[in-house]
Amino acid sequence: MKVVKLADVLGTDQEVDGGNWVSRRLVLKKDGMGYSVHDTIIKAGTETHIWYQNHLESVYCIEGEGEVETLADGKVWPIKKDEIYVLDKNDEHLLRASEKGDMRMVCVFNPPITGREVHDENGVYPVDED
Ligand code: 9YT
Repeated sequence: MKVVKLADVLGTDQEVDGGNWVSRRLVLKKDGMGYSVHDTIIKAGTETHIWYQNHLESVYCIEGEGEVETLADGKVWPIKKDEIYVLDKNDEHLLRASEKGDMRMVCVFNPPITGREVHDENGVYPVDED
């Protein structure tokens, strides 16, 4: 087994700035687990269009509050600390963090992210060709 410390990832190429968010990637494809795990800060007052057409993602909020709007049905899902949202239909969505402060999220991706991905203009991560 191994232990990965957030402090060891900060300032490396496993810390990725997406503009509205900063993703600290703790477990990646190279670790061979079949999923990736990220500790992600969503900046206060931001709205981000996301559509992971090639990945399933679960997002556990451990700090802050905000909301997710699923675009297929216009539903708004308030999200706060100790709640997880599960994008089980590759749901296209808008993620909004409250003006009150940053959100901190633990994100799990299947299949795993390889490491440096940022969203394209459609809020998508590319499929890993391997
Ligand atoms: C919650 C969310 O999807 N934020 C965007 C960044 C992504 N989770 C990542 O790469 O950590």
